[in-house]
Amino acid sequence: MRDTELRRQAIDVLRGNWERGHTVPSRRLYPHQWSWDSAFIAIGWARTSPGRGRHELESLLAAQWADGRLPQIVFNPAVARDAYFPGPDFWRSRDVPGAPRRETSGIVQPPVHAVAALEVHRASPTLGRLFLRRVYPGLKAQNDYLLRDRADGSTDARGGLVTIVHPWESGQDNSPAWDAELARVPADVQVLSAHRRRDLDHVDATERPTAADYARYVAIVDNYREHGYRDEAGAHLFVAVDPLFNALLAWSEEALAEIADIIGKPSEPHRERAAAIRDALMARCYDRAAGHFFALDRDGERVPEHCVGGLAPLVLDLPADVVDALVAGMTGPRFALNDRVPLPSYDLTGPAFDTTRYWRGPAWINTSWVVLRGLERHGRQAEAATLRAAMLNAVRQEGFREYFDPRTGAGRGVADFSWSAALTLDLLATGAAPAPAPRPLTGAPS
Ligand code: 2M8
Repeated sequence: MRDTELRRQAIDVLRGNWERGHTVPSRRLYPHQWSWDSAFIAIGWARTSPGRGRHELESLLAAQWADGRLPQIVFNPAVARDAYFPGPDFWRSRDVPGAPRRETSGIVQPPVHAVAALEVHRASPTLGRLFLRRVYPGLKAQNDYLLRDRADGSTDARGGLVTIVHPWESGQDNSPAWDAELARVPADVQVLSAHRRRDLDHVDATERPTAADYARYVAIVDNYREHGYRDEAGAHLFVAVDPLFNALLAWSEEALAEIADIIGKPSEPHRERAAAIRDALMARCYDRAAGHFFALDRDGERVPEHCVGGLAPLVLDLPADVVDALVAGMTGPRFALNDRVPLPSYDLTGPAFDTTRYWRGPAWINTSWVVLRGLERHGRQAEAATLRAAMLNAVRQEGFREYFDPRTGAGRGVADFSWSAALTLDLLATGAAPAPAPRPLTGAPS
C-alpha cells in the first residue's frame, strides 16, 4: 500500500473517532476521552488538522482538577452511563471538592501532554504561541501535582521520582511489572457481580486482563475514592514507580522549558526538574548489569521484569554507555528489534510472556513511537529506521489495530484505534528525518 493511501486511511480513522472537541480511542471499547491517548492523538492531528490537535489538548485540560491532576478519563455526558466500565457512577467525581463539572475518573495517566503541545505548536507556529500561552499553566500544574503529591520518598535520599497508585495510571495496565504489588491487593471476584465488564463485549477475554485483575483494580479505586482521592496515608493499596511514566514526565519538563522560552516564562526550573528526574531514574531504576531501567515496588526495590517502558528513558539525555546498553537489549532476544513487528511490551523470553494478553507481550504503536524518538535523539539512525519500518509494516498489514502479536504481527484488540492511526500520520510526515534535536540539559550525568 502506498504512503498516500495509508495516510488517507489513518485520517479516516481519526475523523471517524472525532467527537466534537476530542477523539475517542475506539468508538466501541473506549467511548470517552482518555488522557495519554489524547496526547498521542493530538500529535497525529498536528500532521493533518492542527486545530483539532489544539482542541484535543484543550478539552482535556478543561477537565483538570483543582489540585492539577489531569484525569485518566473524561466522561462524555452524551454517552450512556454504563457504556464503559468503570463509568462515571463508579468514580463519582461529582462528590469530590476540586473535581471539574465534567465527570471524570480520579486517577492520572503518563504525562506526555507537554510534548504533544509542542508538536502541535510546531505544526502551526503562527497560531501556536497563543495556544501555548493558554495551555502552559495547566500543563505545568499537572506536573506540579505529580511532583508534589506523588513524590516518592522525596524527603529522603531516594527521592526524585513520582509514584503511580493504580496500574491504570501506567497506561500499561496489566504489565508483569505490577504483578507482585497487585498480588498484595485482595481479589474478591464477587465484587464483579455488581458490575458489568463492557470490554469483554468487544474483545476476546484472552486479550484482556483476568477477572482477578479487575477485582483488584476495583478494590484499589474503592479505597482511593473513600479517601476522597486525596494522596494521604492509607489512600493507596497499590504504589509503584514506573520508568516510562517518569521518563515521560522528564521529557515533558524539557518540552515545558521550550514552551516557556517561546512564551517568555522562566524555563530554567523546568530544565532543572527534567535533569533531576533523569538523574533519579539513573540512580534508582537503572541496573548496570542488566542494561535496563526497571520499575520499583512500594519499598523502592527494583522489579526485575524487562518491559518496554524500561527503554523509554532513551528520550532523555543519557550517557553513551547507557544508550549502548539499552540498544543492545532492544536488539537482543528479549525485544528482538526487527523491521516487521514493533517492540513487544514485555520480554519475549520472560516468565510471564503472553503473545495475546494486552500489556504482557503484545506490541503497541505508542510505546514503540516513544522509543523511536529516543533512538533518534541519540543518533541511532539504523535502529530507528528498523523500528519505523516495523511500525509501518504492522499497520499496513493489519490496519490500525490496538496491539499486535509480537511474534507474528497479527492484529489484536480493537480495530480503528486512534493512537495507532495518529502516530502513523506522524511517522509518515517525519519520514527518515530525525526529530528536531532537543536542547541539552544542564548537568548531564557522568
Ligand atoms: C487501556 O486502558 C483502559 C483503562 O484506562 C482499559 O483497559 O479499559 C490501556 O491500554 C491504556 O493505556 C489506554 O489509555 C486505554 C484507552 O486506549 O486503554
